[in-house]
Amino acid sequence: MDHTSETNKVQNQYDASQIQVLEGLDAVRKRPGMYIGSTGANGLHHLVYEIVDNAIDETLAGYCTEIKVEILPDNIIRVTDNGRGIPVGIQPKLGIPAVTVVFTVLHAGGKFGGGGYKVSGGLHGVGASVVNALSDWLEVEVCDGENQYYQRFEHGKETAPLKKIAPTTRRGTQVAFKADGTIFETTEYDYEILLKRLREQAFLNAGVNITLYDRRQEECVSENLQYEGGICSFVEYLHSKKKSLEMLHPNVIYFSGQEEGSTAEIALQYSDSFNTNLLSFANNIHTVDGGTHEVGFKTALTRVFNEYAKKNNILKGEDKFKNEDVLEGLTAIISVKMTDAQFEGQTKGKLGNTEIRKLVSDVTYENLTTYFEENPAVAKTILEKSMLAAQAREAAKAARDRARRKSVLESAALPGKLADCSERDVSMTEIYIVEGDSAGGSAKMGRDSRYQAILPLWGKMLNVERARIDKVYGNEKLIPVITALGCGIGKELDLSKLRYGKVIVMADADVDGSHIRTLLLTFFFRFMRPLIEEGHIFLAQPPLFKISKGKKFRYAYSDEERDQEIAEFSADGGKVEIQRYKGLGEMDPEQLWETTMDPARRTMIQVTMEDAERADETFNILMGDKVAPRREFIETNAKFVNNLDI
Ligand code: TSJ
Repeated sequence: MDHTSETNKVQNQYDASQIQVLEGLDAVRKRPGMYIGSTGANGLHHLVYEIVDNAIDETLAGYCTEIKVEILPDNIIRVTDNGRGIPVGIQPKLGIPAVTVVFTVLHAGGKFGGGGYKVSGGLHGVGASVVNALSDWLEVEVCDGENQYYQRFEHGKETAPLKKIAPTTRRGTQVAFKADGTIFETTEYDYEILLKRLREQAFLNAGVNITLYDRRQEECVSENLQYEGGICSFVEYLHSKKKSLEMLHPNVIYFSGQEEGSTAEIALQYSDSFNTNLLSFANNIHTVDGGTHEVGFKTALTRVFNEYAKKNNILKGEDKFKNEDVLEGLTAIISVKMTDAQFEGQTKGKLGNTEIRKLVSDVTYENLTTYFEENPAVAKTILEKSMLAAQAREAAKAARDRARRKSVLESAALPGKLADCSERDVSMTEIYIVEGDSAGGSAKMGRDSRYQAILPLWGKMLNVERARIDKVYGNEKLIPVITALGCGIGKELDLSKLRYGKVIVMADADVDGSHIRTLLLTFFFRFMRPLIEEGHIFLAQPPLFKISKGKKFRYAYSDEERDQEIAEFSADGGKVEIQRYKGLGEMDPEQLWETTMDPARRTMIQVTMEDAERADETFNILMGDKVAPRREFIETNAKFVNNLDI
């Protein structure tokens, strides 16, 4: 009797709490973007991060040594750890097992049981219940060293209560889920995207051991990620990806500090590059738009350099380093951990907590000052580089002033070779930057002159790497590009003045063509980066072959396509002819239009920042003055560069 009524009581409480719970999860399904940012690929991958983050917390708490992340066939994700197992005891408030609460109650405190850093600001740390709500189904298995438990959910709702399966001596948590295809625009995971983020987490949490498996195809692809060196390993990794760079000092410089429950870690190293690679994180979340921690670091860095230079009579007179001077060639990771991180901005990519600026600034200032005093040879090398950067900055400014006076770039005069389009609405216009005069001629005749402008380029491009921004202003090859685009370059770049919505590089599929592409992408990457970031840059894809039989013909854009077309044409007898296009110039205007320029039929590649970075890297190797990496590059890419005159 007693026993029955007790059960009923629990049952009633359970029902009441379930109603509340389900309303919460319905809100998630109604407005997924509020919880995971988007329902595109980013949101989809966010589901995985959300689950993995929980397992990482268990590692940081010291109870878990391994995390396994698997992409299974049908794009099911399975995450397994060997931690304590999510608690299964009845949670007194709701009268249901804690593990069920974790998956069904919105904002169940995220990390109950204390520990970990609470994260606020909307997108981050939304918890396992959000993943559950946005999944077709989700299954959790918990082993607590005594028993194995199992529960399944569909669209966030449990299909049965938590069930004890069998006794076990194992420990750990396993979560498998399938994202809801009616909510997400795509449910296909990108191995590289997951790998990049998991690698980042392995760097940020030194010692954590994560293995990623892709089991979607016959052959399993996997990678084990574990870095005892933490963010120092991160800096080394970033440098190792860029073969052509040389370090200005052998060891990564590392320091850390804490204050009132917040910690800051910084790792940095200078190379001979002209670029800066500064990545910042707050509570293991990449702050793409920086924020207070980055500001604190940059301010202190500049101050340390200026004070050291003054003390050692390196700078003369009034001249002082500006932030950009001391950033040149720097690769650095800033990682802060704190309670109540505030993420700001449209995409929540900017840290807002003001107290962190002082912490990072103090830690950087004190430690780097000491480091320079104890390592004067390293300090000298780094400061010499900053000196050169400062001189180049001055020279660039002088050149800019001169250019402005001459008004070369701001004059209304458009380049003589430009065949402009008639439409002025930028959202509808495009410019083809075409290699060579003959291809330019075909493009001018084949285009739709209402929306398409053509700018032919010819002759050799300048070496953008060594000729720095001051030289660019004087380069006859790039000036037409700059004036045609109309938005200026470098610090003066103003995207609102851009004259074409799409900037399309059209070059041959041969060595010279790839050279021109690399040079232009490198130029855009260095001096017009927002154009790439905002998705304005494209690569045209001209066909490589024309396969014809009698009057019928098809174009092929790769060797595979060529073979396929040949096979199809051959099927019904007769002679198949294959024409290989050696260059754009071989195509008549009509052909160029229908294969490469007609918006209804063409394929184009939108250039990503990764593409541009790769071009920049290739450029350094080809144009830099280091022989070894160039020889290596040429050897491994011999097929493409055999007639390149380097
Ligand atoms: F996201 C998730 F909830 F689905 C999830 C959680 C997914 C995965 C793969 C692992 C985990 C998870 C949670 N692994 N380990 C834990 N640990 C706890 O939840 C836990 C265990 C014991 C205690 C305790 O105080 O005894 C506290 C916690 C937070």
